Amino acid sequence: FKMALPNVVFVLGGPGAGKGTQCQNIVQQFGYVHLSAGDLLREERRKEGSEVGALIESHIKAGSIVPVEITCGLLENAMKENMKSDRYDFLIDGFPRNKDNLDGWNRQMGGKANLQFVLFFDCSEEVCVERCLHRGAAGSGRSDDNPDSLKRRIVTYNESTRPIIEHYDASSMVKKIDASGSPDQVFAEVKKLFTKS
Ligand code: UP5
Ligand code: MG
Repeated sequence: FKMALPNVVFVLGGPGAGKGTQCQNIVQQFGYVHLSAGDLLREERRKEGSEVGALIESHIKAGSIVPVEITCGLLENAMKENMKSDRYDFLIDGFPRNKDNLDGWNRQMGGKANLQFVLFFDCSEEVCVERCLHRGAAGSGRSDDNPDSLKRRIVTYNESTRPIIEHYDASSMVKKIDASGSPDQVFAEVKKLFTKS
């Protein structure tokens, strides 16, 4: 008797590429559980007495990446909670973002999850930045939706996250979607992937 392993789709793409928006659509139509690493970190930061709150906030504002022990721990806990109620299909949004994340995931979760594929939302820097600034101006309350943080988020994405996407692409795990269209246009492409697999 062997316990079933959870299925995981990593969802990657630049800041504002539309990862969260499309994950919500996938949840509605395909019954996955959406775990945004960024959302989990922001929630942890808000917890009273959280020892890592200040550390998380300093990374978010600087657009740098929180040590994997923290992020992977939050992800594993959230997965375990959901599996208690028989939810085994996960969209892990915004992770792994760098080599530390990738190595940490493989160490901690490598044998405990079945990676289905990597969903990559491809979007130009200009469009990414514009979407985040627009969201900031509309009152997102996110401490990183400002021009200075965005510059850093883009640099981190290009220097640290793109190599992770390339790493998975080398083993044909990446499914790339053009994320520059309207949310409906993008979802039409996303749907095809989930209907097939
Ligand atoms: N929007 C969405 N789709 C659109 C479309 N097709 N056309 C027009 N507008 C569209 O969308 C962003 C905005 O654009 C929204 O206003 C939306 O309505 C609109 P969203 O769906 O939120 O995009 P998303 O890709 O999720 O953007 P997000 O800002 O969340 O991306 P990031 O990857 O930058 O943010 P995340 O929350 O993942 O991470 C934030 C920080 O947390 C990181 O910089 C890092 O410091 C830290 N972090 C870690 O350290 N480790 C992790 O593992 C994860 C995060
Ligand atoms: Mg997001």
